[in-house]
Amino acid sequence: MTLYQPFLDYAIPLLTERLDLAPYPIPAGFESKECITGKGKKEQLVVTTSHAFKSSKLRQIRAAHVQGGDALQVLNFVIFPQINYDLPFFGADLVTLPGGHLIALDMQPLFHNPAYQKQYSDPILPIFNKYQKDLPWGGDFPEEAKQFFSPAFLWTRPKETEAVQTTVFAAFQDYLQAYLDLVDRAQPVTDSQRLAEILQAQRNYINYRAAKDPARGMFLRFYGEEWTEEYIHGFLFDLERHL
Ligand code: DBV
Repeated sequence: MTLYQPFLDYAIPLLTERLDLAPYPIPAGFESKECITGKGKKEQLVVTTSHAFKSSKLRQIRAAHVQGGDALQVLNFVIFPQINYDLPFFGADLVTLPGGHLIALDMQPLFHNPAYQKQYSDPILPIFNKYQKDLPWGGDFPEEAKQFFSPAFLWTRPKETEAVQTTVFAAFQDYLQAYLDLVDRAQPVTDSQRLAEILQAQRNYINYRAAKDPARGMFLRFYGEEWTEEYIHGFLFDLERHL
């Protein structure tokens, strides 16, 4: 089973169709990484693959896809805008572990003020409302992460795999299309004060995620410390390396 492959198979052609898409370099050794976990009957191959693109308005569009059998499937898909746009990040964390499914989907804001919310969250709220009934709030959420989410944050723990394949997949499609609508309308920022605020907000978000990556423990176990830290800082959350 590869639960999240259809999400990638939807996203990549859509991005190709709607953006001036170009490849984004994936550092050597990170395109694909494998290991075998467990012993005897529990032996399981775990494969992590990476995908990355860019466009004129989007600095990095990247996905990490972990496939390790029925009880381990992860797609972490994030879009980081160019730092001269005040666009939110597109953030999808789609996680299936032995304990169940955990889904986070949002346009993660750079700023929290009424004007920003009106421009970048209000257009998403109808989509959020459409799915909230079937994908209710998932509970328990790190307090310090709340600042990085919008009012349209879909955070849910579906009981059934079928809900992931149908409702979550539909929500992912709608969120990604709506994000690309925001990208279509975005205009470059030229004001130097505003540019400095954008850079600060991007660094806060990216450095937080690199520091608190909930996948760190998993990657450490599978692939060791050196690979994991370089994957996090040199690919998944790499802005500091490119400033
Ligand atoms: N999460 C990532 C990356 C992943 C990834 C790059 C490549 O940011 C996977 C893989 N997320 C992943 C895994 C787990 C979670 C959980 C494997 C399970 C960890 C475990 O239980 O062992 C949203 N993701 C989570 C959790 C949250 C998020 C809240 C629950 C764990 C927790 O309580 O910390 N997405 C995550 C998050 C932000 C975000 C915290 C903050 C800005 O965008």
